[in-house]
Amino acid sequence: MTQQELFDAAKAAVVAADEDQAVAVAQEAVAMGLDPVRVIAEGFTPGMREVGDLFERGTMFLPEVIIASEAMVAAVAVLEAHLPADKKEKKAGVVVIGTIEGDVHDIGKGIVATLMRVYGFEVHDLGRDVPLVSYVQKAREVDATIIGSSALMTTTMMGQKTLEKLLKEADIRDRVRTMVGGAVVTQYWADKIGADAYAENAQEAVQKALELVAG
Ligand code: B12
Repeated sequence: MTQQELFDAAKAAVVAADEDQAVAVAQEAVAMGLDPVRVIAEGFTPGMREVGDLFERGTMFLPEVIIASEAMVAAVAVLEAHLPADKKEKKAGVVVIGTIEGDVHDIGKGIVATLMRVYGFEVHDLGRDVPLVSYVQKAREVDATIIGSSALMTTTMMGQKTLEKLLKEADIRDRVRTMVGGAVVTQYWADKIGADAYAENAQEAVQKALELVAG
């Protein structure tokens, strides 16, 4: 199998909501020595995107979307186990990350958190459906450098705006950098609410996080 054929097989397994197949493809990728990050980004993630499109068009229904996302999560777990371990002696920074209150979409946020760990960040993942005040509390507790929030729905992205306000009220906004992401979020939105960075995917998130701590 070529690399491109494997990416296509990864996408097809997620669209078919076939967990066994998705895991088998992930294992094959590991056996082939492919970069796990690329397999997630160029194989499984486009599959999930396609699932979203099918759901929107009404040709795929919620129970299938749930099974497809479980297939994606299982495959990503196989690949994440093969990411290079963080060997950096100096911590890149302290990150508090979570999916905004009211939103249970956590697959992408989880990938961002994992990749940030690989690049030497100390990551505190608050999970999904995270009350806004929890970001503030955790950031204080661990003296966070970066707060990352994920929102996949137009309703919950409003929480990212409120979070900016809460951080100001708590008097810690000038001590942290904020990053926003998630399928519905854009650079325009980040600028509008005053977030310090937006990233479209996990690789870009790491790159922007490194830039934020450097600058
Ligand atoms: C999988 C999925 C689900 C799963 C979630 C499982 C899970 N554990 O996450 C389930 C089935 C549970 C689900 C439920 C619902 N879903 Co849904 N879901 C999706 C779907 C198909 C894929 C999301 C996904 O995992 N993508 C793959 C990952 C890898 O990509 P990603 O999340 O975008 O993350 C990447 C980047 O965005 C970025 N990133 C992400 N987070 C962060 C954070 C930071 C700080 C940074 C810098 C970057 C970053 O990096 C990530 C990795 O590259 C999307 C469609 C879509 N186009 O996104 C709909 C979608 C998000 N869902 C939608 C809806 C409507 C729902 C429901 C309301 C359905 C319902 N009727 O009940 C519920 C919501 C429940 C709730 N309260 O949250 C809508 C939202 C519409 C809108 N505009 O508001 C979408 C867009 C589908 C659609 N087209 O209608 N869903």
